[in-house]
Amino acid sequence: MERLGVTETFAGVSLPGHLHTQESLAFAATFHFSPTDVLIATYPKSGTTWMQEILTLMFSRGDILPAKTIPNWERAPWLEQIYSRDALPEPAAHRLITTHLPAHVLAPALRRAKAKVIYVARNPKDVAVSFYHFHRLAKFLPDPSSFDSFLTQFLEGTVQYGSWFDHVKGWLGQRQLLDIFYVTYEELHQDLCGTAQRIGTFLGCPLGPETLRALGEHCSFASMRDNSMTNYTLIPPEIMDHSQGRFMRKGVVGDWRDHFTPQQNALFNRRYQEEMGELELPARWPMA
Ligand code: PPS
Repeated sequence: MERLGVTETFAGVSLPGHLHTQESLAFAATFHFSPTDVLIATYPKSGTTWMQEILTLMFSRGDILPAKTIPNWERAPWLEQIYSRDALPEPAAHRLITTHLPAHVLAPALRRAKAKVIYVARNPKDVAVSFYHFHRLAKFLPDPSSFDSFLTQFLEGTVQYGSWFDHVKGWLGQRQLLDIFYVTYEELHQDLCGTAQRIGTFLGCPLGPETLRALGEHCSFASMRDNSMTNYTLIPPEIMDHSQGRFMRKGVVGDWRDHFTPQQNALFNRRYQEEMGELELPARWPMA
């Protein structure tokens, strides 16, 4: 398949060439947002697909038809990916757009447009585990080799999509400057409907009981795992080798405990403290 082994470098970050070209990245970097746009910004494996589904249900007022008939990448296209120029609809109330790009690339344009941003973060230990497994099935990402060597690269920020620390700090640094709602995967896990309600209030879209009920049901892990419009089974095996695992893998909090050795955990904690120690995070996750 096309460009499976190609890597693009942009804004200091390496990205899979199967999904990105310099042209698609330049398109993203010069994009004119509309004030009614809602941008989902995430580091990979932090709850992107979950948020795409939640916002789809929110804006359809609980009608599950769009979520059941349109793939997530069409409902909320990634701004920087090759297909986005064609996939992005004209500005409309609540146009959903997704990005994994660092904040500094998009912040000026978002500020000018006063567009809204939902930033989803997840415990980086679970991100590393999920990303490792994803590397095994996604043929557009490098072979991760062992978990230990992948973890080293993750902590060094040399994996594709760059450093988790830089990504989170970059977007958090925009909190006073952008109209941004920061939410964690763990909060969604703990209270999906309550968290969706808070997001709805932020977006000026309060949710009635019927919408909340449909959202809670449809955005559960089990329901999304079985929805071919969100579980990536539509992607052919040459690009995602589904025999190596599922995109909707486990969907739990704290899976890192089943993967990390005590040494890896100590190394991770040290690095986390160096990078994030001083930072005031709006919500914390258990690191021990
Ligand atoms: S990507 O490739 O960046 O778009 O991946 P992303 O969607 O950000 O993250 C995938 C992980 O999110 C989990 N997921 C969920 N967990 C709980 N509930 C729901 N509804 C849900 N939807 C997606 C998915 O299983 C991946 O996490 P892991 O830990 O690998 O299971």
